[in-house]
Amino acid sequence: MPVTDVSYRTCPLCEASCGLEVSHHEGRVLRIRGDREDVFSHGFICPKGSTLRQLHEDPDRLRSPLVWRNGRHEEVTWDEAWAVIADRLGAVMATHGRQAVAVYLGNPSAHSLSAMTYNRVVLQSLGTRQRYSASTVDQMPKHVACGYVYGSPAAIPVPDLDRTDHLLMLGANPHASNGSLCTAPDFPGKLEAIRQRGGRVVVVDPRRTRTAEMADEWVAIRPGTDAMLLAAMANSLFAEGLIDVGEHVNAHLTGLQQVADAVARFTPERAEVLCGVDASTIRRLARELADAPRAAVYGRMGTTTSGVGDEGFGALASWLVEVLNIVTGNLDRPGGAMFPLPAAGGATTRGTPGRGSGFRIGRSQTRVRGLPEVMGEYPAVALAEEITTPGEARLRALITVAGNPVLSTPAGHELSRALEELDFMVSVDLYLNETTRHADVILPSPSQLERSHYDLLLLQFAVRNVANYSPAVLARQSGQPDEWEILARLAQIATGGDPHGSLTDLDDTTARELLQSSVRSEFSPVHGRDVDELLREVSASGRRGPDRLLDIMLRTGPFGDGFGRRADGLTLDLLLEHPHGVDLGPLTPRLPEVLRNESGRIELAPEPLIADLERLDRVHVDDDQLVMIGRRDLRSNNSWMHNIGVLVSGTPRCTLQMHPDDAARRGVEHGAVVRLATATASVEVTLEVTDSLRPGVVCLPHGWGHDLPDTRLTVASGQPGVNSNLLASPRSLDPLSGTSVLNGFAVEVSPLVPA
Ligand SMILES: Nc1nc2c(c(=O)[nH]1)N[C@H]1C(S)=C(S)[C@@H](COP(=O)(O)OP(=O)(O)OC[C@H]3O[C@@H](n4cnc5c(=O)[nH]c(N)nc54)[C@H](O)[C@@H]3O)O[C@H]1N2
Ligand SMILES: Nc1nc2c(c(=O)[nH]1)N[C@H]1C(S)=C(S)[C@@H](COP(=O)(O)OP(=O)(O)OC[C@H]3O[C@@H](n4cnc5c(=O)[nH]c(N)nc54)[C@H](O)[C@@H]3O)O[C@H]1N2
Ligand code: SF4
Ligand SMILES: [Mo]
Repeated sequence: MPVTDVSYRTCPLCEASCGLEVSHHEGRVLRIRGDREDVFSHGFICPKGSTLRQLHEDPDRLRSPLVWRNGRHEEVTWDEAWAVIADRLGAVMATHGRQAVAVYLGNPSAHSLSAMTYNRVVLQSLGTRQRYSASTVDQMPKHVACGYVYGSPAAIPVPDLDRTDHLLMLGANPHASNGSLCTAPDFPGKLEAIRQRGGRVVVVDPRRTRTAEMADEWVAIRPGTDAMLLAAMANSLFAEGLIDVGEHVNAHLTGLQQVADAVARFTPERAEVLCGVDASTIRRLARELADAPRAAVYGRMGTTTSGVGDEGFGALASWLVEVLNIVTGNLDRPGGAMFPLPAAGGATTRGTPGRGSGFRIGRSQTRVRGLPEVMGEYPAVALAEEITTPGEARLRALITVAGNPVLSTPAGHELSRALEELDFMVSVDLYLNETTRHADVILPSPSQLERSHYDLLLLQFAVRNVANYSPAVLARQSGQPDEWEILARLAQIATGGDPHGSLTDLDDTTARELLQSSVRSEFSPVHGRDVDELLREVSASGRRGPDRLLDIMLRTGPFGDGFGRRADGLTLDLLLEHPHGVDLGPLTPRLPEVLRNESGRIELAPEPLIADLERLDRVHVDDDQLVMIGRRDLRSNNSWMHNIGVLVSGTPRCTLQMHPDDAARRGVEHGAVVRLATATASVEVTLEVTDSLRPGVVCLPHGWGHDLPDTRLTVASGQPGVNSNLLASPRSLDPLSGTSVLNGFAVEVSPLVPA
């Protein structure tokens, strides 16, 4: 009987952050299952979690760098790859300057400790404003709304799922997604528990998802109109005298009367016409929220990335979610919407408690369309035109890290063409896929099991305060750098450093800078201490890279040992002694300390959002127009886990769902291949007729379309599906957040006419 090793590792695939128990022997994974002793997930796991083994073993996963030459991607040594990058990236920067280089950061970089700590170093070293990410096809509206209201874009309250009595959930389907900006392993179980303890769950969604099916009520809203629904709910609360902010919040609140005035025009009767939800239902939803002892409103993808026609309303909808939580007295109280207190790296635990410089957008604009910067980045949909439009500051080089924008962002075919015009492109990725096939150099990260992990980002949005560190499960194959080393070397090259030289100085500087900012802050436990001494102390363990940075963040964080100030405080050593994580307890109130507005207040009526209500005032819908929304599937993960056989086997998931009435009207049948078109693009896709949709709405998942040439995705290309983002328009945005309209745009469906 061989001795089996057992390691514990947080799953990095989605935001739920489940604990995994990984059995392995001599470098081979034998089994992965849920870690029953994990302090947060208690054994919960979804079908994707155990496929970290298949991902690790996938023969298509890249194991050495690729360089494009002789008309194909050839395997090269790491040294060769670095030399090519130093040469060609250097040439672009020397000829065209630093603003000619762009970076696109994809979603898995938010799940990587290396990327969370070293992407910033890459960006700083490049010195470019040309920053793009998946945030502008995702959650940016939440950052904008919370940024304006609370002063920090990271101050996003989460529904206190374990204690609430009433949850109103809009545009989220945790039965498939397992939750987002609300880190909660077994989210579906937590919804069930709300109902079991006598509470109520209401789901607002154009589709009767599994989440809606399991809820007390499904409200079949017309896509893109959540802002109107929420405004009308607020209107109704003001009209019926149901506002009750509570003393705790009221002491820190401004703008309540402005909000009352601003929503006065959005009556439930008006919302009924736009949203397709009865005025009486809207009033009842508002009363239920006001009456529940403890309630929370939670809005996600369906509220942040939807629109009517080409107008997105993500920021407005996200703001109105905050408004409803506040005016019903549910902000910052148990069972309501609460601010987590992250143990490490939390933006809301830095700086001066209760005060800051607030939030603004538009400190710079894109060259071509003049779109405003938001959180230091530009809309993902601006990338293609910034490459193809001639002129001074045209983009000439691109670095992608863990991103697949050719499939994930609107009009990916246009981006694909644009990428061909670049002088140079580098991708840090696991696969040769639809995006990275355009790269001159692809640098493979080690597999997830070969890296240490701590959810620096997602634990900032967790429904309990927890800390959980996982060391790497397997050793990296010889010569394979860690992901942070890849990023650090890119940074080193960007500053003109030796492409083959040691990374020690750069790493030490990064750690020193982190300590320095802590030492400077009068609210830090290490305020005024000697940086060199702290650096020596934290380096004594021999840790380097992200692990050392994490140790610094933990020790200087709100639960940390403060470098000797609190005996039982958190350190990385302490987390290593707790492989199932450390539970830091349920969420606790954080007002006013969490606020970062100049005023030190919650600003309920930020001028840009009040002004944006004008757009909502003007919007109207055409009842006969078919509109499209997306959907997620439990066994899929955006565009990139389709090369795992066990996940894509069975009935193809990339189908177009349509209501029977809509199908009958168009003479299209279940199982037939139909033409799905917008004014500018079309795809052919298999029809699935189902009454689970609101009539007038069709539904197609995103992330498919693996039939492009020059990729290395054997399994995925055998089940390619179609790319729904060919239909989404790069012109359709939420103006305040630069976020794309991925849901609610107009489409037509017709039978395929035989040639
Ligand atoms: N129509 C429509 N479009 C959407 C959405 C939608 O709902 N509808 N959803 C949007 C959302 S929410 C998101 S977040 C985006 C995602 O958009 P992206 O982040 O651009 O794309 P992903 O599909 O997540 O692709 C991730 C890439 O990272 C690579 N990768 C995976 N793990 C790692 C790793 O650990 N390190 C490195 N270096 N690479 C890794 C994969 O091989 C893949 O190339 O898509 C968006 N696009
Ligand atoms: N299995 C799986 N899990 C994932 C992912 C994945 O691709 N697959 N992706 C991960 C990522 S990156 C993210 S960001 C999260 C997203 O997690 P969620 O925010 O839960 O996203 P979805 O599951 O797409 O659910 C969005 C819901 O909004 C509905 N909707 C569409 N338009 C509208 C609208 O206008 N109004 C309302 N009210 N609803 C609307 C859709 O029908 C859908 O049910 O999931 C994460 N988890
Ligand atoms: S729910 Fe998310 S974190 Fe949990 S096992 Fe599945 S993919 Fe991993
Ligand atoms: Mo996302």
